[in-house]
Amino acid sequence: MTADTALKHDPLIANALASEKQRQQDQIELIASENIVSPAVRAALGHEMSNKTLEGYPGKRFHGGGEFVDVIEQAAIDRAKELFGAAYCNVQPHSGAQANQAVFFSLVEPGDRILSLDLAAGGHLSHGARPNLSGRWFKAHHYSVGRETGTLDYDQIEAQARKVKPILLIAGGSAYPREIDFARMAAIAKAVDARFLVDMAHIAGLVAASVHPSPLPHADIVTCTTTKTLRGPRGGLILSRSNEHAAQLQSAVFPGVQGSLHSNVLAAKAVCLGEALEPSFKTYGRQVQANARALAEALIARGVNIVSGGTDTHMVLLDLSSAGINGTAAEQALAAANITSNKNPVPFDSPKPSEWVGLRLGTAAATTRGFDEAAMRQVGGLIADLIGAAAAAGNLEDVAENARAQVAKLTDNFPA
Ligand code: DSN
Repeated sequence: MTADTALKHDPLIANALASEKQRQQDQIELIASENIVSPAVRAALGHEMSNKTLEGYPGKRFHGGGEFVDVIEQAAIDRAKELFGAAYCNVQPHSGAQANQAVFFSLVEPGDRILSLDLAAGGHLSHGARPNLSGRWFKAHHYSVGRETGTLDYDQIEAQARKVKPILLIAGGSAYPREIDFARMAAIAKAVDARFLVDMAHIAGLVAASVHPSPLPHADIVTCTTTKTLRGPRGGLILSRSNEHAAQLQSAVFPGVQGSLHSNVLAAKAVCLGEALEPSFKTYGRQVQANARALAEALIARGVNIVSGGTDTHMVLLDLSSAGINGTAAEQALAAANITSNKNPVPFDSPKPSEWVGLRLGTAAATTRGFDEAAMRQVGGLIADLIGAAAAAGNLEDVAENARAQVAKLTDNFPA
């Protein structure tokens, strides 16, 4: 039964679902944390498996009737271990933030010092940002990027780590577009006797496709989401190259920070991990990265300032501080042409979202629907036109109309 038939009695929700599906077809999705999952992942998410309540782990459940979920959870664990070369994996975290919470629950005590990438420099809320539980419970310190380069300055991070003496050093985040030297970060952690956590949420698919170095050989623990570049359902994973922390992590996820697992999401995670093991996923990962480079080059050629001067990942972060508009205005200008993006801080930006001067773009979703470098260069040109028009505050509607027509052709050529 399709959603349309099943929801006949609930037109409010049926219409919103239908409209969202159409929106995804009509708009070019450049939000860096989004992707378009396969019909197989969607089938698993919408399966009757959703009805099943279970706590515990395969073979050791607190409810009956779990034999088929056991098969699925074990498959997801085995596939994740194979994909990332891990000895340990927990596939139950409901999100990346909860995966991080479980790691904190295992490795640090309230009041302990943690050191992570600053939010404006591309870090993540769950790495000790003030409004987050992690920022309340731990003494969070943050390293940033070089003011001139926009990239991580490992000597500076080491000096800060020696001063702060964190219990936990964290690498990774939500808006750092460059390759991270995980070996160097691990050496810094070792030098100050800290544990080393890598949150590879954004780049997990690129790591799986071998187009970004893996943190697994270097980190004590690695967390990620299965959304974003990994192209799976909303949810998290915890991985490690060894079983040193396995017992703590298992009990930290359940019963530490979570209760019943989401059985249908586990099935969808297993499907997505199976897809990522296919050779075609490597081709996809390479194209995601090539598309991001093409997008960055097209924008730079039009004089748009890109944080760090480029990208090594799926992500391009625009610094609009000299363009005369802020991130909100740029996001709205792109939206007027059916290009979806999000305002974002750039390094050393204002703490107020309304004053942020960054715009974050990502190529994972557009690549899934077939966009190639030529299409991304065209999109880069449209974005430069829209930003220029919004900053000039005059002919945005004319520019948006022309861009909308080009976007419509692109979205017709590359169906979602
Ligand atoms: N951390 C948010 C982002 O990167 O957009 C959600 O995943």
